[in-house]
Amino acid sequence: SGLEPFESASGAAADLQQRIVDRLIYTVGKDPDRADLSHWNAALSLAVRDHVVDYWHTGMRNRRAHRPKRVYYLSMEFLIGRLLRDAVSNLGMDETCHEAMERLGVDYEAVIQCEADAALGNGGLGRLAACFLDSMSSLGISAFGYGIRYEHGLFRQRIDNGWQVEEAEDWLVSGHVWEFERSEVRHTINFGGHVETDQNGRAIWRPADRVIASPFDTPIAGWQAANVNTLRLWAANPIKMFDLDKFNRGDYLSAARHAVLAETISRILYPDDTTQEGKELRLKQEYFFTAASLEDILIRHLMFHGDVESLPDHAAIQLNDTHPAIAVPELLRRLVDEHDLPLEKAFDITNRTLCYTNHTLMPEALERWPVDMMRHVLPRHMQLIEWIDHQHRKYLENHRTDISFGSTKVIDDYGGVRMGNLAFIGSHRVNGVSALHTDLMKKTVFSDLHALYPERIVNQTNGITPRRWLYQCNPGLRDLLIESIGERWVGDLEYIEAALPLAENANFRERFAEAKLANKVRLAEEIKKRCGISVDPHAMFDVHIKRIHEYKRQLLNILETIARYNAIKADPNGEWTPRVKIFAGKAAPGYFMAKMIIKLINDVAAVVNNDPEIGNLLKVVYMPNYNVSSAEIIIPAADLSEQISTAGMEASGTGNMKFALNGALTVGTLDGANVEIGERVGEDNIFIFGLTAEGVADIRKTGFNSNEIVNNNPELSQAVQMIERGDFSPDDRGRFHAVTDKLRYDDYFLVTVDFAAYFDAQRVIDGAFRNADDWTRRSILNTANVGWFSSDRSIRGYARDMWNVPVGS
Ligand code: DL6
Repeated sequence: SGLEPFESASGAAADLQQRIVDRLIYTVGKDPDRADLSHWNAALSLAVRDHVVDYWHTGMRNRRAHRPKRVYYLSMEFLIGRLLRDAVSNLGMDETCHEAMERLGVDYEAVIQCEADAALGNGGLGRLAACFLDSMSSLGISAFGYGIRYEHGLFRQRIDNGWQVEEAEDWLVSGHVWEFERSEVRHTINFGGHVETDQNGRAIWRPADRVIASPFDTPIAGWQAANVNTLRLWAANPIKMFDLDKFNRGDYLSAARHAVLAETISRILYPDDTTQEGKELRLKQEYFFTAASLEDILIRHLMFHGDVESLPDHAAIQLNDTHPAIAVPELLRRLVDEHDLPLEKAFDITNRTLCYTNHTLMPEALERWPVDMMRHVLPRHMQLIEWIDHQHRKYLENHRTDISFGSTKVIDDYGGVRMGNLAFIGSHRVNGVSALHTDLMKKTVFSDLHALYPERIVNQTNGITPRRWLYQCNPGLRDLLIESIGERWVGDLEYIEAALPLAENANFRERFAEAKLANKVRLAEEIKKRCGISVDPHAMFDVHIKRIHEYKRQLLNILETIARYNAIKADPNGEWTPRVKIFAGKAAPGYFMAKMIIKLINDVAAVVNNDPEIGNLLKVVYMPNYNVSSAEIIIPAADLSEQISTAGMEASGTGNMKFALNGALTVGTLDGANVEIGERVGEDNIFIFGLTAEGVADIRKTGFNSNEIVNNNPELSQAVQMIERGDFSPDDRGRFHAVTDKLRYDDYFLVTVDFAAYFDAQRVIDGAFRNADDWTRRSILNTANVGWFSSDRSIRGYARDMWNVPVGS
């Protein structure tokens, strides 16, 4: 470990206090008497950052001397959240910071909370990338994260009269103290134009447009400062700031036109791609950050190792989904057009350097660019893609006449470039993100490519960093675990199984339950503050938080909620288990059904929460603006974790792991990593229901009558009829017809098919929760059995099976 023991004695706190004040006065420029929380946050962050930077520089000096193989993680998304607490705790400075702020008379917790979340991602894929950064640093792997410095991250969500309203997010507005602008580095990125051939047959790309990629570096410290890696995010800038001539002629708008267009590339995360312009912008974003990153990687490689041919020995480049898949033709282009390598040799180098992670099997989420657009934006790349497709066909025909070319083509018959196939063919390893998902990859979308390259697909089940997702977010449980089994689990999560025997210890159970209750009280306060709803912390907190998507089946949950409401109303004095159903999540702005589901949940909440007959037996809460920071409050407070996707559709899930680690029991389908969680926690400690992935495939093939299923199930039909009648939407009784019609006549996600099994599972769960002590025992068994889901374990797997890089102890 690179960590010098950080004295938490008053001496260290006094020293830090002085540094904070200096930073406040001389860097932030604020008089301590006039400083508000955000000024103190900046000052404290800067003081902590100094320590991070020291470790960062030491590590970099070390790597320059020893030149280890480097890992480059290319991702369009890094859903980081707040950085201050992460740095403080990984450097072991918690107590010192706390004490220093106390001496200054400033509320430390409030200072931490006022940092804006870096929300440079949509959901699981981006958060996974952030966990991997933490793990790569913690394991001493020399790595760079590469992405885009979006000026506006994921939109801010307001719930307005039950409807989702999107607002631009502006995390950079009050400055971001963790980044360093590297103005000395500027890479030129080309777009458009045409390709000429010179007298030697060499291709020369004559681009029409250029933009500058400017890097901003954020140091990412690992646990106990084992290593500090760099997250390098690219901002797009114009070649020329503005046209002085036009400006002087008074034509101010067109003087700035070029700059505005260039800067648009890094303006927002995921532009609406329902228009042609939006699609083209997204492609440009992908190429922009991939090309800038590859330029950086090649410069660094040549500086240390001299020739491009040894690139695969010294660099492993991971493509996080297909978003950076344009790296395949781009690296090829650089090697051929700029380093004069023959195409075949360049392709071999490219293939041995790149790896690709697939995160979804859903056809609509697999990227496909129209050939015309690709040719228009990246004409030279389109030529190379055609060459790759052609070579691939030759290879296939020479090796496996039994495999049809059709599904393996990069360029399909409808004029689209399939980025998944491009990434697959261009990489030497391709991974899925859970055992089931990897298996389905082999059997479905990539079955023919898998037959052709049987060694290529490997599984790396996702993981989560225990630093953020237990140590930092759940101080009560953290302290209890440290007191009982020591601190080793923080850097070696599988060691948490040392807590297994404690499940049988009544005193430990009591303290575990106390920690959970404290977290629930904290969440109840947050719910009161943000939603104005009072909830009883002793009720079961049943939590469904994630992106809103039909396959994630929030609709199934809300239908069960309505059925529960009806059952309580029918028998108000029955033996009910009080529940708080907590939902949170954002819907893609253009996703009509998902937005209707949000409105439905809120409309149901309005009825249930205001029904005096129901009282605390059932409450429904929709927490607005779900993000990393709210997950950190919600997850430690959960009793029940809802992981109820249509089997075969959730590649892995990572929320499921966070909940189980924090002691929630899962109600879930056999989907994604739920399967592996179930294997580890044991079937008595998880509530599995519903169709399997195979069952889903079968029933979709044979067909089913969902209207009949609704009509034949009294609880379901009552719930559906209430929605249809407008019981929850008296102001607009037909509001949810699109939702209920889909349920009855086009239930692709099998909500009706799984309803009965889900309803029954929820009744079993009610009974189980009433035995509070036994529930706590099962909860401890969840925490103690899921150490394997550490992102450290995932990263060790990537390092071993894909990157061929050593991992520190
Ligand atoms: O691998 C991270 C994460 C998985 O846990 C989720 O199951 C999966 O849905 C998500 N995939 C994506 C990419 N695709 N789309 N759409 O976000 O990746």
